[in-house]
Amino acid sequence: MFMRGVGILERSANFPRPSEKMDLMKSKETSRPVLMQNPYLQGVKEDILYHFNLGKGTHNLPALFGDVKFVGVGGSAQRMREFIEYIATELGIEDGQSNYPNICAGTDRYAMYKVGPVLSVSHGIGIPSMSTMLHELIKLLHHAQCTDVTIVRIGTSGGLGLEPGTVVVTRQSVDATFLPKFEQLILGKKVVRDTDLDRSLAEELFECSKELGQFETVIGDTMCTLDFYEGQGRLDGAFCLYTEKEKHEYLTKAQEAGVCNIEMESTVFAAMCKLGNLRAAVVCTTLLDRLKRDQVTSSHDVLHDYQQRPQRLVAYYIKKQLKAKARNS
Ligand code: R2B
Ligand code: URA
Repeated sequence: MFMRGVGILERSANFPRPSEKMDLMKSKETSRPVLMQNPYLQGVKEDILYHFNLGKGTHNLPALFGDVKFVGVGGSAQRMREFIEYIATELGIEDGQSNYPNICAGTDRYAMYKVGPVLSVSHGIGIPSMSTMLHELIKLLHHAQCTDVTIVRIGTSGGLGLEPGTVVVTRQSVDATFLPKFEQLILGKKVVRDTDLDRSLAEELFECSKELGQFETVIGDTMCTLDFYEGQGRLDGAFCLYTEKEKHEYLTKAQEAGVCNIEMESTVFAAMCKLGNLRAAVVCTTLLDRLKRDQVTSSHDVLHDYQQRPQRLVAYYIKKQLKAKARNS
């Protein structure tokens, strides 16, 4: 297992940054490294991050990403570009360009943008797409020797009994049986991982939302499903072999179990960020109330406004953290 500080020893000989060596040594005691648990990658010179079109041997990852402290991830590439543009404006670090280059331009699998200490990465729809992206993101952050990284999924969801546009900060991510676990078949065997997110980060984000005072925000459990239609009990998929009554019974049970919203990536996100030693949170806007309807009927402008809400909240949080850090240094 790559333990505390080993990332620093593993610094690639290709990319030394001698001037920063002492700082890294000093911060070794207190900083929180990004962890991998893979003896096969220990000390390797090349590690290809295939779906990012980046590599440890081909790119100077510490120079490109070593300063990353905050990562925003979300389903759509366009939303993640808008997030980085918004962050740049909010942090006052615009570089005169209106277009931030997509760091993963060599592939159309994922998109990645960076401004200052903030990285913005798309993850596509669903658990397999999220987990593939996270394997490569965690490796990237580890190879870049990043420490003390906070990561937030800023996404969309269906609410349960909430006014559309309400933002949900996830306390606990649960599966479709309302249990806080993520199950995956590895070598044909079921492996169960827990889905703990960082409680204090969730509370801080919730407090930030109160300070921001721009939209309704709640803190509660988020259910993660394997599918948008049957997996979420919709009546409007190509197939629906259950009744409207059964749908309502299921969603009501979910609500009674504490579920505030439903989406498709949070369990694997929570499980993998915990393994990678990342401080993680999930903040999703709700596009509709699933107790009332299945189809997303709001106008493009209304949906765009809803989708910007998690971005505004996370940008506010990042700004606050950076201001506090500047005050204390
Ligand atoms: C929320 O919205 C997407 C499906 O429309 C999915 O990525 C999710 O979790
Ligand atoms: N995303 C989901 O996964 N479900 C919804 O109902 C809306 C967005």
